[in-house]
Amino acid sequence: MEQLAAQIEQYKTEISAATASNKEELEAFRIKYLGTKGLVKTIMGEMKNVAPDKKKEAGQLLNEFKIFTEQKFESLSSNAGTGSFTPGQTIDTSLPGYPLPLGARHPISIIQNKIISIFHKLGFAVAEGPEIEDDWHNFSALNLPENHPARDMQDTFYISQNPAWLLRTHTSSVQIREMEKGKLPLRIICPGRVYRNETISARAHCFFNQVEGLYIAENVSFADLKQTLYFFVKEMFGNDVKVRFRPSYFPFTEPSAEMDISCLICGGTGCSVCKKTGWVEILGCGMVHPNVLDNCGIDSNKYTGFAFGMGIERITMLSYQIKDLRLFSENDIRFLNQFTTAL
Ligand code: 2NM
Repeated sequence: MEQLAAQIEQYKTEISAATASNKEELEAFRIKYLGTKGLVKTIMGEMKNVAPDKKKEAGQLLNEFKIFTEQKFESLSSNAGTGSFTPGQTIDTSLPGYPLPLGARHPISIIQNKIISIFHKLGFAVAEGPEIEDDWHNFSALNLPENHPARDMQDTFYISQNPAWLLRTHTSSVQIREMEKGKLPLRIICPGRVYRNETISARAHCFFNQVEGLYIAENVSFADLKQTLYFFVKEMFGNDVKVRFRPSYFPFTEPSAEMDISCLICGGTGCSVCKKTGWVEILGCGMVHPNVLDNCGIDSNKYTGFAFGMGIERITMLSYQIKDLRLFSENDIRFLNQFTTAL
């Protein structure tokens, strides 16, 4: 028994020091220690020479040695597998690959897709256009006079190499391009990123996303606008949400309005999100100004239209109760992984 214990101690020292830097060396280790004629099997055979009253103790000792050797083999296998390839070694392409973790869609994309699918039901097509624009499509065609504050250097990013170009401040520029094509009636929504020179805070960013809508045909009325937006709000936020219109002003629409919905957080009783008013503003809208139609070569005596615009970030913040706009562009995986949906 003593002899056996001493022998095992010696083998353990030897096995502890063993290395295997490739498949061949690993296999040599396996054959030497764990094979059918290997050391573990051989020493197990020593059991028959142990005195009967010591058999239990010897059995435990041998079993422990076997586990020790198997564990060493396991650790050599994982190391030999992750090491660099040696010449002549081949890759087994039939092995299954490592599973790649699934990503999650960005909350802005989820809400943008939902908005698109709601307006799709009403026959609105998606239109897209360039993010770098000229003064005509971003401002002049939209009835924004030369000295309008929205044109201010403070609000608009101009391209330094050529200040005739700028980053679009709204997606209305896409709608101007669509109207200029002259195909009527026109029923489109324009989702996309827009840029404004604002100080970044929890509520403002120098880039954000918009969806603007436009419907031009004969006899389009403000009633059509209201029904379209009622439908949108019910589909987006559910049947219980209340809606109100307030008169407003935009250079490109007349009359103009802003639309509020009853606060989703407190249901209208008053909280910090609605600043105790029970209402939150979600979009601006109005009847397209005749000057805008004329600017695009559309006969404003024959055609009328409505337009609206909303910030996707704002709708997303309301939908998911997100309190800081900056989260949308920081790409913190802990934030992004919280939004999982089919859309
Ligand atoms: C808004 C509010 C009201 C708008 C107008 C037009 C166009 F091109 F037809 F003139 N596009 N979008 C519009 C009208 C946008 O955003 C708050």
